[in-house]
Amino acid sequence: QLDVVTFGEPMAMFYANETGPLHEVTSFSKALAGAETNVATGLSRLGLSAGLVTRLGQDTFGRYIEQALQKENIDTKSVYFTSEASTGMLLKSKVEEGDPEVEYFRKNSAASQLGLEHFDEDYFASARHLHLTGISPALSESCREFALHAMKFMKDKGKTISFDPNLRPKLWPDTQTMANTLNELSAYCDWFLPGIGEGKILTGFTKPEDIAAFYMERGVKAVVIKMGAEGAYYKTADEEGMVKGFKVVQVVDTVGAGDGFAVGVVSGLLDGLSLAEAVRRGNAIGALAVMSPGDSDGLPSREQLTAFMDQDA
Ligand code: KDG
Repeated sequence: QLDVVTFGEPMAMFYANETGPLHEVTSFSKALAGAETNVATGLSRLGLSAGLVTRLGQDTFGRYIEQALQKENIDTKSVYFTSEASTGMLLKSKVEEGDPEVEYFRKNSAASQLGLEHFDEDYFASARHLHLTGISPALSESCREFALHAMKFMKDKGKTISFDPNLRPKLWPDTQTMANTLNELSAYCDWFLPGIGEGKILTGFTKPEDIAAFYMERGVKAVVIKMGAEGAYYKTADEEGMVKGFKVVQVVDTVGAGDGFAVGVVSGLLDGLSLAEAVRRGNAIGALAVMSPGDSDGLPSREQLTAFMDQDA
């Protein structure tokens, strides 16, 4: 029995210890990365059970990732290994402000070859909730099929589904394909979690109310739009509002903030909080995530989360 199942590509990440262009950096630290992996990590630290479905190469990065997932108490029963493809990795630069430079080494990776033959119905059916991001369907045709199938399967079973579009233009052939594919998938989710910039790219609308309406017309029950430091806007059929963000002392690295936000909203709703309270928890974990360098080292335990939220109450 799992609270949340997710699937995607965990990667070995090397993030620069000094600023400057990636090719000039001499020292990197290693960490676990991958949007869905970050979400599974955050949920697990809060005490929810999370399983990650993926495929890894039988190589050093694959072994590292398997161990790292187990250390985080993420269920690895649906992690498949292959000797025919490598585990993905990425490099990330260090910046004083703005978003860092990211370079992927993941083309034809083991995870990108995940396909319907790896879809274990019992495993998915054992979870209360499915979390998906727009990165997995960008990896390959077979991953896109897997994403669509997983969403349809979980919806038929009456499970809830959250979807963070997580736009990664580098992984798509063009913006139109990206928007069409993700908008098609969004119709199967209950909770849609774009950033305001992503919402604009996907719908052409600029106001959060219009972006939310676009998705609600497609059947989404709750749209929550991340507005950066301002906080987040939410809308359902019967309520809407803005939840202000937490104070961030120093932005260290913006990557992973959206994943932290998803951890807060998804865990909050599964814990039975109101949408506004779940969004506040999302804002809190998003703020904690931007104050740390890796994707997941800011993700809190229950105690750390409560302490951080109380201090701002
Ligand atoms: O959301 C954080 C991710 O961007 C990072 O962990 C790497 O999964 C990743 C990706 O595909 O960009």
